[in-house]
Amino acid sequence: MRNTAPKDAAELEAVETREWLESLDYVLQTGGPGRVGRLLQELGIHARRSGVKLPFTANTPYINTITAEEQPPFPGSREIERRIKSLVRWNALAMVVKANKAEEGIGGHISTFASAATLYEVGFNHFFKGKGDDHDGDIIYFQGHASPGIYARAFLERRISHEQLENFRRELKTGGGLSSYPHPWLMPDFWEFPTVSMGLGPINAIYQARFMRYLEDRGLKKRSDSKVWAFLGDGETDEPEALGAITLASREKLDNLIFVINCNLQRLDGPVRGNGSIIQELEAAFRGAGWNVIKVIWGSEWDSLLAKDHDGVLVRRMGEIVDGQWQKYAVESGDYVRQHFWGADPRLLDMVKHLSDEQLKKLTLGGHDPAKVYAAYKAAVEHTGQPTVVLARTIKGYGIGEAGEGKNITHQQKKMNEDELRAFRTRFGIPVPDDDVAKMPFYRPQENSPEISYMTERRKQLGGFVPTRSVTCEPLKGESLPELFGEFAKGSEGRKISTTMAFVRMLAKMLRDKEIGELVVPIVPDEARTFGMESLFRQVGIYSHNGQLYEPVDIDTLLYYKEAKEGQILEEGITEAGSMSSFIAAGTAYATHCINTIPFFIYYSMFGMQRIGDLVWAAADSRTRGFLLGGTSGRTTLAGEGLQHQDGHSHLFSLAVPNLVSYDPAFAYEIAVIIEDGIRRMYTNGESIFYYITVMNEQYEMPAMPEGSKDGILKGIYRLKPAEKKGKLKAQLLGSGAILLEVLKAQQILAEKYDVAADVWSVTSYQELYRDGHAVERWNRLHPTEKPRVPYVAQMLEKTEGVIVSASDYVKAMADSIDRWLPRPLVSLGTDGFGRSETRASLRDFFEVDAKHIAVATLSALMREGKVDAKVVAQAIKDLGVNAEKPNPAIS
Ligand SMILES: Cc1ncc(C[n+]2csc(CCOP(=O)(O)OP(=O)(O)O)c2C)c(N)n1
Ligand SMILES: [Mg+2]
Repeated sequence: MRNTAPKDAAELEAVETREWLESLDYVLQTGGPGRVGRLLQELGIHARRSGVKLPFTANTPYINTITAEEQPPFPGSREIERRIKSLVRWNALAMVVKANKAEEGIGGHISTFASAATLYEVGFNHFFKGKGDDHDGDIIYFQGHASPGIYARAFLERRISHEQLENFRRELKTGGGLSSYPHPWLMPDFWEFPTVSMGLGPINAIYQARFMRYLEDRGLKKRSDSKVWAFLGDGETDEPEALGAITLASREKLDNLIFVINCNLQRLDGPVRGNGSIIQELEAAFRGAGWNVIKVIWGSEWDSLLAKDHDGVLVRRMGEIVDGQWQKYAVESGDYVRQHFWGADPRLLDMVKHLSDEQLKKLTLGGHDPAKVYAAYKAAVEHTGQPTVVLARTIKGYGIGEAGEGKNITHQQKKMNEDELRAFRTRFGIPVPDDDVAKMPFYRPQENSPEISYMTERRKQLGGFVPTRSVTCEPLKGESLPELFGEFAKGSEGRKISTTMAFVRMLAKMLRDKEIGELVVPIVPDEARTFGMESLFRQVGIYSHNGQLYEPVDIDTLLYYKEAKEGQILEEGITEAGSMSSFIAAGTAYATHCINTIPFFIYYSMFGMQRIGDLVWAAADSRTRGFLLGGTSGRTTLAGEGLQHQDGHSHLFSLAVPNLVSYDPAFAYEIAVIIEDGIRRMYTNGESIFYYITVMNEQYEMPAMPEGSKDGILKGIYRLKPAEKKGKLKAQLLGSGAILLEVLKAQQILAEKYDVAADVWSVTSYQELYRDGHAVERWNRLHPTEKPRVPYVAQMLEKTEGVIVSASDYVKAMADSIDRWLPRPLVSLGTDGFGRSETRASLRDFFEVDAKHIAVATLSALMREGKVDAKVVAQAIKDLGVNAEKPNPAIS
């Protein structure tokens, strides 16, 4: 009796289960899958109400999302496409191996593309739309390390020459070469988007897809069925940027966005999740975030095995293997796989008893099977209401065999010996004779061969070659610019305003302008009120695809929070990375969409260059146009906020970005001159530059623009206020940003108390002076017999007299960077060190950049020249209230 009771219970349970399943089958037959889904949901709710705690899972089993029955037929010629893919594989491999044979250590990657070849080729032959004069194309972010494969295809398409392929990673060779990775800066007719800094491609793609909707909703672009494709590595998803914005994509229902994640289960050092499953982890993350997830794990040969899996033993077994073990199976023999994978259950062994070890070993994975990849892409392209992610399982280094297929070293592999090359050649049927294999000749069939005809015809059908970058956009005329910015030359006429307020006023005016108004894209990361921009909420609205589904709490105020489908402001919420991605999308729309949108991204200066510097670098590489506005800038101008907020060094970072033009202006007219000229240079003259302008929140009267100062404002320095009276002693005082006012005060103190006649100069950009100085120095070095040129700053100061002292709210290195071109040595004051929560006055005393410190620094410099007695300086230190024994702010 004791033994039969549990058996009875188990039997009872089995009967019960069967009955439920049969009922479900009945509902499925009569009501269809939708009805089954609803019924299960009802059951779930009922169970929960009755106190049943249902286990949560965002995962589906470890099998393909699209079943064999649902799979559409493959529309192309499998045989020709396989041959094309093999040729691409060979040339991609040869270019890396050859480059490294010719020049040890030149680098490159074989195994990334080897694993992704099918993922790309199915896209090229069936999905990726090319751009043309009369049609939009797809926007594609290619995985950076897969670039050899993309070049190899373009070589077959006759868009890249034999010589260029030979010169992979040798860009400086005569005849030109190919850049290691996608860089629009280096190959502006080919690459559109830089992706090689991992994580930036995915976040850029998300905001790109959203920006496409923004253009459509605002009527700047016709609605199209173009897609944004982002190809990324599974290891890459560890970068916070890669997954950090995925909820935006689902929230905004971006069904124009498709991620393809090449899940080869490996990154550079080893497995991505040795002890787990990256595919299941990503599935849960994306499903949880509201994406449509399509898993492509098993190739067609597995279909018949899964069909035999009536009691789910195979699916269960698949789900219990961790990635490190899958990797082991990939490199082991069929015998090993039979023993260790299939051997776990006699029913499993039975399923594969008809297969030889060789056949077992060769069971293809989903990401290498064109039929499975095609089905996934088709479903992705047709899916509506959600973005889609395709999780495709592959083997890293697929096809390179002993040289590293599936091995931990494979990412770094760039060499292959003759035997390995021969094996590869044979495996993929490349018509290179045995004797030539070692030379790794590139192979390109005749233009009228079946392969080339097929691929070119496919690209023709799909609208043109990809990737292609072309700029056909009409430049802006900019006729209204003088009128737009002219008013700021007058100054604020007694009113105290900040440079931020002045900028916001310019922005409001630009938004109303006939030519550029609709092209302006204001971008803010939840800081509009900080910068006094709330009036724009009402003026142009905040962009929201859904409009405004609620009555805003402040509806009865003048400046209510207005969201609208045609809203113009991109209020991104607290994400500088997301905002910067929008900035890149808007600032490259001239090339991507042929629309000259002009982005103005204003943010807390400290959370810009320092936090998202790599995105700024990507913007530079992408030839982005537009204006970055570092708000609340200056280490001592932002009172109270302290160490984390007070920026005194972002100009150091921006100096390092070659095509970023930076200014630290003090007055409204300076900003007006800079922005007006910037729009002209970028959008009328088509220069590949963008701007960084720091703006402040200190309010003071904006003076009128001095006659003839425009050139100096743009070049970086002009004489703002000459000494009023002649004095015995002379000085030149250089000031920037809000500290320029302290310099003007110092000028007065020096004149009144110490008989020093000082001229005051406004330095709007140390960076521009530095770049000009070096450019001139270089030219002189290389042209010894010609009349030497003179750097701009030297021209300005060469006829002046007296000591030179500078003060700014940024680190001293900025001013020190131009020292060598000054007629006399520079004494620089700046804000090196950590900020403090304090008042402006205390901060300027602490960092030694206020008027009294500038005056003392001037007297001290005069003393060193023997023009002033030490006692005078000591007395000035006392009289002006300088604490000589205070700690050094640079290190405290
Ligand atoms: C931000 C950043 N960090 C590090 C690297 C160096 N890196 C290049 S490829 C790679 C591994 C890539 O693995 P995965 O994303 O899985 O791509 P796979 O080659 O396997 O397709 C690393 C660490 C980089 N390019 N960018
Ligand atoms: Mg990987």
